[in-house]
Amino acid sequence: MAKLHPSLHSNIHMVVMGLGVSGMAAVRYGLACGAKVSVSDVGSKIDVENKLKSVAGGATVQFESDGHTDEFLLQADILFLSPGISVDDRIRNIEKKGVKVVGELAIVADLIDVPIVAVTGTNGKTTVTSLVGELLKASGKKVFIGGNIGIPILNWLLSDEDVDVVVLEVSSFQLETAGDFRPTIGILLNITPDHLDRHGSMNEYRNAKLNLFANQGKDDVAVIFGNDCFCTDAPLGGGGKKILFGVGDGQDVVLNAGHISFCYEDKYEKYSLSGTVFNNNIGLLNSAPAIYAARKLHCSHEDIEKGLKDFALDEHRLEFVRSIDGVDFYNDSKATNTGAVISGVQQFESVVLIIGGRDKGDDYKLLRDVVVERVKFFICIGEAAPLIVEALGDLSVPFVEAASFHEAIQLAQQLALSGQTVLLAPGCASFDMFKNYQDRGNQFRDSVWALQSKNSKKV
Ligand code: UMA
Repeated sequence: MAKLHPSLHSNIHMVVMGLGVSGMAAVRYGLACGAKVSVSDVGSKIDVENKLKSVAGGATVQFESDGHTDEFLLQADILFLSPGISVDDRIRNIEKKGVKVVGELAIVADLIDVPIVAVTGTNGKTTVTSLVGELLKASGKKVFIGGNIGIPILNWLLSDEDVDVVVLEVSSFQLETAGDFRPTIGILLNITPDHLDRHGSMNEYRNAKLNLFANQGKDDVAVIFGNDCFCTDAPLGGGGKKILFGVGDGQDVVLNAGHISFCYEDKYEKYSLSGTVFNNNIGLLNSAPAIYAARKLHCSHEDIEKGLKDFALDEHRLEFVRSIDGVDFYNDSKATNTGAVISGVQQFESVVLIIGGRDKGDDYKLLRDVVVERVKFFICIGEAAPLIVEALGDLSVPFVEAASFHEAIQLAQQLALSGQTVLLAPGCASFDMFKNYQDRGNQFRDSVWALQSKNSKKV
């Protein structure tokens, strides 16, 4: 049976701000609960009308398009804020006038009566969310996997599907409006610069992420990356038990070459990564918290190891495309911040890097060390190209600004020598040249498959 929210009844007016994936789920959910629902969006009237046709099921939904006005927003008893819209002074003023501001996590907070695993972090959260879900499934559990990964949890609340565990990828944006959201197991993977245009500073970005733990109680667990004091020193707020994962002393979940180990119910357990996609540096970091979470939710050792072996990585995340003339081409289109670029480049010895796109306020100087260490040539693309050149152009590593994505790929092929890797790791958003990061990755893949061997060209 659908899980309806008791506060969203017929006397309540919910205004949904932003009619994207989350906002459309909120409209559907609000209407199903019986609330009066209106929509405010910066998109055009025709866009909003079309989207409402697909979600409102004939119900009357008032809307304003082409922008937000205070007058419209202040009609709300509850203002649903889409994750792409920040809690700025305007929203705070509206809140001061008595409107309750909520995001998706705040709505679901009181409605889920099964364990919740929620994963946040700058990089790796989609992989870890999927892995936790798959390990639980490998143990025969029924699981909902959603959140920032692309499937709003409100959609699941409307379904009849019963599950044993809810696994959510949660972003810093969603955590800004998380209300009383309380995961049974909260996982913080890492915090490196990202979305600073929105959060303003690293501290504010971290504070948003820490909302994950704010409501945890003593039976809940906060699983945190233990090798970065920016993560470990952060005050958790709530009362969850802190479990650290990382390399070396002081870690509860220990990463070693090829395996993960920890004590479970006073017994030492070791999980082999051999024969899995996690048998590398990033894989260790991603698999450790997922294995621990699955074990904590009573999956067996055997089922977890089987789940690890069966797991395949997502597209656009260090995805091998093909080899030509001894050069490997990798698509890491999902690397949209400097932290992701660093971890991607570190996987290879000698890299021709394609980097750039729409700037998100990141500090490209953070790439200096890894570029000197492993990059043989970098090719800048998109709006951020001048910023990247400003940050890295004085290094000893040669670079070029490509006029188009296609040109960047052709140049990369010309420049890369046998044994080297061409890596698309943009470190930026994609929207200056593509629909989204998937579109960028798909175009990269298609262009790479269209390349001809240098040898065959000479013939
Ligand atoms: N809009 C406004 N006013 C604004 C800004 C946007 O009305 O000031 C409108 C747009 O016209 C559009 C809608 O809001 O109609 C878009 O809403 P949104 O940007 O909140 O995006 P959604 O489509 O609802 O998708 C969101 C997440 N997007 C963001 O956080 C930006 C998706 O994460 C998520 O998959 C989806 O909800 C389901 O939960 C994407 C993302 O890039 C993949 N996330 C960031 C990340 O992973 O780094 C945080």
